[in-house]
Amino acid sequence: TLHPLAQPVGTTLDRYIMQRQSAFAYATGELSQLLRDVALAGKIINREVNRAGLIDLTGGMGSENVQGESQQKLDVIANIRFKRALTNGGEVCAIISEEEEDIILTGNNQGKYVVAMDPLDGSSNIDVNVSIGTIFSIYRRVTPIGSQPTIDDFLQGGHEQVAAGYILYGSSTIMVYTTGHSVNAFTYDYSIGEYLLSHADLRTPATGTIYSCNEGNRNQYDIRVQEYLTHCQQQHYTARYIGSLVADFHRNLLKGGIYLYPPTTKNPQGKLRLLYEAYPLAFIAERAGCRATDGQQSVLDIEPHDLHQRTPLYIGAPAMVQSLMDHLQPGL
Ligand code: AHM
Ligand code: MG
Repeated sequence: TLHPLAQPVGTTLDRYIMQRQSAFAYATGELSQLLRDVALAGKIINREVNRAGLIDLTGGMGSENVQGESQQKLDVIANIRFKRALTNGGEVCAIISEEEEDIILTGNNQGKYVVAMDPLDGSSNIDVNVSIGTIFSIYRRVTPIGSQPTIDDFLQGGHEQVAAGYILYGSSTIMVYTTGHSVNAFTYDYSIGEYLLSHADLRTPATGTIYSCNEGNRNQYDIRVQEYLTHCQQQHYTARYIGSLVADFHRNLLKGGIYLYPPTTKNPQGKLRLLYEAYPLAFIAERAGCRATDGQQSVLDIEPHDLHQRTPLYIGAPAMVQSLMDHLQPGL
């Protein structure tokens, strides 16, 4: 039987958001509007991604982002598009982005929400027609409405997210998000320009047989992580690694698997960013029955102190994460 709030597969994203909103008496509609703004920006990025090869939008711009990585042109475009959509919407007072060092003030000081985002993740895959994604995380601000937002609005901790999601530009484009209840996925239908509910109340399998990491870094991993990888191979698990976090996460969410980005010599804190990569995926993961850890603690429990802080990330089917933890912390 359908849950009373459940919507049938095929419902448009807009209708779904509206119906969810009316189901929760306290909802004022601002978060709904914000989610629609994100979805709209996703449509625009999707269009740019699809025609990137045609109009020569790809290729490095010669500039580097705040993490010192060379920036692809589409990253810049996605960043601009998202900022514009979130600013025009009016609900968001500030944004942080992987592409920018500082807080971005939208000027909407009446807005109740702040958004942390990676506008286009998987930058090494942009030029080569491989899946890439957008990740977003939404908080209700803690500074007074009407004042200028500050870094405190973003350093609330993973449990305080009010919504989180991603858009995967893959063989089809799909938006997956949660407002803290169920996780739902909406596949974009080009012919009508709408996202349609395709996966209602997503739950990950309890265990799986896929492991995903950059095995080129294997010798740099802690010996216990290496031992876990050996275990995966002894179990004849399948190795799958795209190098786009959103795509790797999405596949493992649906099929059952574990994604690992351990500390390396180059990135002793891990490579991935806490606020706009690890937190939002961990928030989704936990609502879909997965686990997410940095090897010591649950990702959502990590104390945030810096907008661009990095973290190791192990995320996936609960039994697989448990098995990894058994290797990392034997005897506990
Ligand atoms: P980016 O934010 O510069 O795109 O980097 C993040 C990406 C993730 O999507 C992916 O999981 C990881 O970096 C891949 O890193 P590596 O190439 O070291 O395996
Ligand atoms: Mg990224």
